[in-house]
Amino acid sequence: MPGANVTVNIEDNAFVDPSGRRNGDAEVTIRSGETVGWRHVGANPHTVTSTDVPSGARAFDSGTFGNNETFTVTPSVPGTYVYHCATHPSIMVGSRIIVT
Ligand SMILES: [Cu+2]
Repeated sequence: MPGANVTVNIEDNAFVDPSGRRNGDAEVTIRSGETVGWRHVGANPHTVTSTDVPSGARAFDSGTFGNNETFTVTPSVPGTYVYHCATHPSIMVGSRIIVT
C-alpha cells in the first residue's frame, strides 16, 4: 500500500500478514522509522489497537474503520508491539510488529 513499507490486510475477521499468517500468528518486521500499513479489505468495521508496546513507545488506536480505509503507524522505539481489534478482541488477537 502506498506510504507503507509493509502492509497487513484486515479481512473478516482476521489480520493477515504478507506471508498469509493470521491473527495470533501474524507478524511483520520493520526497522525503526519505517511504516506499517493496514488495509481494510473486509466488510465489517474493525480497529487496530495496541495492547502492548515497548517502554517509552506510543500506544496506537485506529478507531473504527471500514472497507477500503487504511491506517498507518511509524514506530520509532525498537521492540515488540502487540495489537488486536477492539471490536473482536477474542478473535482478532495478538498480532505483532517487531521493530529492529
Ligand atoms: Cu474486528
